[in-house]
Amino acid sequence: MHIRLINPNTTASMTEKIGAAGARVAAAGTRVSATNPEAGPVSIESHFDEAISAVGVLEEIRRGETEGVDAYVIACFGDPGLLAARELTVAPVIGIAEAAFHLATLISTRFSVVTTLGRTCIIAEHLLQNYGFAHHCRKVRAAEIPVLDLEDDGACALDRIIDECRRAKAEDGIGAIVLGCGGMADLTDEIREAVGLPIVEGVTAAVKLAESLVSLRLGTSKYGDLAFPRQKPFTGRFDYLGR
Ligand code: 5HY
Repeated sequence: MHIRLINPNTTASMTEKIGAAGARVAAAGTRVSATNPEAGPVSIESHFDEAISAVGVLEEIRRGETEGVDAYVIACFGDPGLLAARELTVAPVIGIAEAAFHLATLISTRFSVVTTLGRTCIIAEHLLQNYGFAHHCRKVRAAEIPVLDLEDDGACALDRIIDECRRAKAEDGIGAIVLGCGGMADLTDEIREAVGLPIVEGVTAAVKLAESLVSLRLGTSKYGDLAFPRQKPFTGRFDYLGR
């Protein structure tokens, strides 16, 4: 099976890191590829960034549909464009936030999320409510690091994430921590060792869930709201999206 990881921001080094993390946990026989849109924000740290990145995600799904992809992972913790992406394919499409929340509730009664900037916490809180996991999550915390600090070894991003995870362990009454950024995909082991709690990371969680769905022949339902969009012309610079 072929699983396509889509990094919705346009930072190629982060896409590579996300691809490597996914490939590390993939089963034998699973091919993992990673792409990012050509156009869009270099990092996603606001509602605006997320809205623009969603178009890029949809373009990557359309591209994947011409390459025989069996499942897609949206590797940004806001799960940008998730439902719209599901409309474009029969393949499963999994957001890393949704995947991490599902797995965290299988191994703990209560978890906290540690994400990047404080201003993005609300995005995770909205997803928790929307997906029905709000009562499982004690707190959405921020390490107060810009997303691209995760690409800069000199930025001490890991230390700040570990500090915030330790605070969550001490204060939140939780059994696990969910990492709140696709750019943290390579940090799971170091954080687990430093904090001493189960750490749920979304990219790897989503790859394993995607493998399960494909092997169960469970794809996106085309009955109801996730049916293919009705054909219609699009105007102006979006005319290429029209059918
Ligand atoms: C992410 N931004 O996973 C989110 C994290 C965040 O560019 N990749 C990004 O802070 O919302």
